[in-house]
Amino acid sequence: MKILSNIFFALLLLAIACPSAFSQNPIVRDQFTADPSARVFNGKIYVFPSHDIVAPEGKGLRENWFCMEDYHVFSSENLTDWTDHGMIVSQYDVEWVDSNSYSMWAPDCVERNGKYYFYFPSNVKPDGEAGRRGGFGIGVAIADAPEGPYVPEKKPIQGINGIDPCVLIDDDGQAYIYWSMGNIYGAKLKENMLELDSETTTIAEMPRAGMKEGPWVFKRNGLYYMTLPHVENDTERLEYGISDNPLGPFEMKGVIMDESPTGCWTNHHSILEYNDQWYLFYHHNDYSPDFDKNRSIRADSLFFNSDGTIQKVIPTLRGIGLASAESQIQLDRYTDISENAAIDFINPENTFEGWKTIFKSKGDWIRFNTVDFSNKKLKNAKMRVRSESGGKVQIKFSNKDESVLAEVEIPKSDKWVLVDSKIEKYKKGTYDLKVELISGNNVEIDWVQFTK
Ligand code: FUB
Repeated sequence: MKILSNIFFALLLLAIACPSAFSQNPIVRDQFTADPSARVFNGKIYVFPSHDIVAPEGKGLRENWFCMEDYHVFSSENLTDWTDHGMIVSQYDVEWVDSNSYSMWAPDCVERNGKYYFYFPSNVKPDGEAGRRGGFGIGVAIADAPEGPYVPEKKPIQGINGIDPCVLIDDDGQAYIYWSMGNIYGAKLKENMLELDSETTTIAEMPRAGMKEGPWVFKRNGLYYMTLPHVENDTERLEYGISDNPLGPFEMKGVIMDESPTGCWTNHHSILEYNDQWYLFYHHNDYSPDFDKNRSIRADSLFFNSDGTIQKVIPTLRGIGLASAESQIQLDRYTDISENAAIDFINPENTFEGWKTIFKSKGDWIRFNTVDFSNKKLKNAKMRVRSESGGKVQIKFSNKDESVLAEVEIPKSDKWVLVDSKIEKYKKGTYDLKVELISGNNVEIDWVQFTK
């Protein structure tokens, strides 16, 4: 019976898994997401973020605060197409969680002996059922596959009062759990991954002043990296320290990412290696510029220096992964842009409709790097555009040399229209794209796509 119900659940998960995300930043484009913990399981990247929502009337811990009732998991093999596998754990299905708290904060997930252990913080029911009263606890839900179904444990981990769990399994098999609550803490986990197996260590070498949270610990070339959001100035930035011991002491080394340029007070991240490249997953508030408790996850490449220190990551819109020439390429997630061109929401009332590029006058341009033109049969360039005055754009391959791929007439229209143009000189390969306004003014572009 249990096997049948697991098969049924797995089929259900498959049925509701849907692509809702792309390679550019932010990665997830149909819901708010934050605190991304990225892991490699079975040759794919799985991202376990928190799920910010707009607070239902009268719900949530307080006004203008985080409101989070469940978790989804996303995966990708090519870093371009991300699949939402649907909801995996909800505050309503965990016995120890106070389901009026909407506090399903930053989670993590690790695999051990074929089982997936999903760690998540939330507010403990104030009735003492979980063996304690109120405050934040960290619970575990267990699954046979990264997509779930996950079965939550009945009680939170005893001995932890905190948020933002991160779990490291060392090369010798010893697991460690880290969390925050004012300070950063760490302890050994038992083989069962559900109980502490040591006294708690306060990681004392972290910056003394300023909020610290969200520890993410990983190991590289025998060194342990303790990375964390810390408020040095006004909002959080990502910093790190290095140690030769999983519980420290850590020597603080510097900043991985500066404060969010969009003013998001929190940042929360994870770092991992996938197919010989390191990545930083983090969040800003792209879809909610006026309310930074509705956040969006992003990813960018991360590089180490030869001495093991980390190069600062500058957040990009372009993000990671190759973009297929046959997909709707969102130029507004650009690599580079001319001074007078601009980006704006298509519909400020529903930011999930995305952004548009605005060319105000002749000569404005935008560049979008690493587009995959491996299909030799592409013959047309298609665009979604709007311009009351009309104009003409050139689409170019723009690597060392520039070559014109197509010229596209933009008709006069106050509505969004699709336009098509023949590709002139095509060559297979991976290219950076540049789109430039060569006549007219006030041309808006939603996306460009290449078709057979
Ligand atoms: O998402 C809620 C909280 O905000 C997280 O637990 C913190 O790390 C911060 O990102």
